[in-house]
Parts: sequence; structure tokens; C-alpha cells
Amino acid sequence: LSLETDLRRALQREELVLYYQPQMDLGSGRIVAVEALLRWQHPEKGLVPPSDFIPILEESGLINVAGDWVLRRACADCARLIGQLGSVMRVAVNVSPRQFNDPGFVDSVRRVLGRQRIPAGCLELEITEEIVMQEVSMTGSTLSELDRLGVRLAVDDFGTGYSSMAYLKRFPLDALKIDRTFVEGLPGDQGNAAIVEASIYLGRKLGLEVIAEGVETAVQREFLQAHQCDLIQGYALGRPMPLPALIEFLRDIS
Ligand code: G
Ligand code: G
Ligand code: MN
Ligand code: NA
Repeated sequence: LSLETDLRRALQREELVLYYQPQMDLGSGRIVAVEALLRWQHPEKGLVPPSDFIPILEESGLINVAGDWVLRRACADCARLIGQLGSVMRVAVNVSPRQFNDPGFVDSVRRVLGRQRIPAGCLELEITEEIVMQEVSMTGSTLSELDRLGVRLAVDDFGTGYSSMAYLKRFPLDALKIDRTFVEGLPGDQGNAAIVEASIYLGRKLGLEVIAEGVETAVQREFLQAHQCDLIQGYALGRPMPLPALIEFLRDIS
């Protein structure tokens, strides 16, 4: 409960920060997107990882306020990136189930897009299999409304949830993110190689962009490139970093 009190204060004092991790288009070799990853800059504890506080945000309901802040910050930063680089950049934002299920969620996305004036297609919402599998009647209509807004919808941690594949054809999705546990050990790990190859093929056949995360080595990257994965994300390209470091990173490689 004391962490919850701390978090309420953190929201007011703007102690939450977004780090950004680049995603590369393997076709062009260009960084075309970044994933926003939440961090808590605690005055005494230092940088707190999301695994330590996102569950508390979820349980307390603070995730709606925090999630709104993340959306605004990410879109504002994206607008700034587009302005400074003079080229299009997409930002991916993680959405948690409780945030997604809030009746005001679609409106908050619409409001943020209107205020920040970035093209809707520059915002990608990462949803989990937990969200697409939930027995909530509004799930389909919420996804359709978001789709009509023009934002992109990606399934995060693909293949790790307790889920069927039926949702892939039922919902208006744009991308699959292959979980990093499947990227680990490529290309030597034959089980993972099979799963990754099949996921890329499945994604392509369904008209979805495929993003592999947790890419740490050149051989993993080469395997993914050879199998026509669309995008990669991972330490091989860059770690999650604050916005100023990202701007410098993007300048250095262009
Ligand atoms: O960022 P890593 O850097 O440790 O992120 C750990 C987990 O936290 C990931 O599963 C990621 O999806 C989740 N996460 C990071 N940022 C956010 C956020 O802004 N909102 C939500 N709901 N989850 C996030
Ligand atoms: O939202 P998601 O569950 O996909 O969160 C991405 C997580 O993966 C974050 O915690 C991020 O810091 C982490 N991450 C990003 N790139 C790598 C990588 O190359 N290797 C490992 N082990 N973790 C990574
Ligand atoms: Mn993610
Ligand atoms: Na993931």
C-alpha cells in the first residue's frame, strides 16, 4: 500500500519517464519505429523497472491515469521526433487490460491524437493475448473503433498466452510481435527456429507485419532477415533509452 501511495505522488510529481527502444525495418535497414517503455525515477530507489510497479498500477486502478499519461507523453515525443528528423516515425505504446477495458479508453486515444496532431498511423497500440482472449463483449467493438481511428494494433508477446489463434482473423490487427523467448537461441535452437519461421509465415499470410523482439546478436538478425521478418527490436540495435539519447542515436546512424 505504501508503494501505491508513492505511485500516486509519482504521478503528480512527474517521476514517471518513458524510455524508447528502436525498431528496424529489415527491408530498408532504417529505424522506422520505437517502443515506449515506462520507468519510474524514484527519488530514493533510483530507476524502478516496470515489473515492480505496473502490477500495482493495475491493481489500484491507477493504470488508467498512468496509461493516459504514457499515451500523451509518447505522442508528444513522437511529434517532436518527426519534427526534428523530418521523417515519419511510429511509436508503440503498451496497453494493459484494465486500461483497455476502461469505457473512456477509445476517447482518450482520440483526444491525444487530436491534441498532438500526429498521423493516427504513427501510433501503435501493443495489446496482449490476454486482452484479445478475454470474455468481454466490448473487446471487438473497442478494437474496431481503434482501427477506425487509424491507429495500428499489434499483439505483444505473441504465442506466450493461453490463447487460440481464432482472434487473429476475427480482429482488425496490424502486427504480431514474436516474443523474445522464441528469439532466444536462434538459429541453433531448432524448436524456436520452427516457431519463429512459422510465426513469420502465419503473419505474412494474414497480412500482418511481423516484429521480432529480444534480438541480441547478428546471427539472430540474419536468421530473421533470411526468413523475411519485417522488423526487429532488441539490444543488437539499442537498449531502451531516454528521448535525448534516442534523438542522438537516430542522428548518428542517419
Ligand atoms: O521495459 P521492460 O523494459 O522491463 O518492460 C517490462 C514489461 O513492462 C513489458 O512487458 C512491457 O510490456 C511492460 N510495460 C512497459 N511500459 C509499459 C507501459 O507504459 N504500460 C504498460 N501497460 N506496460 C508497460
Ligand atoms: O512489452 P514487452 O513485454 O515486449 O517488453 C519488452 C521488454 O523486453 C522490456 O523489458 C525490454 O527492456 C526488454 N528487452 C528489449 N530488448 C531486449 C533484448 O534484446 N533482450 C532482452 N533480454 N530483453 C530485451
Ligand atoms: Mn511491448
Ligand atoms: Na513482448
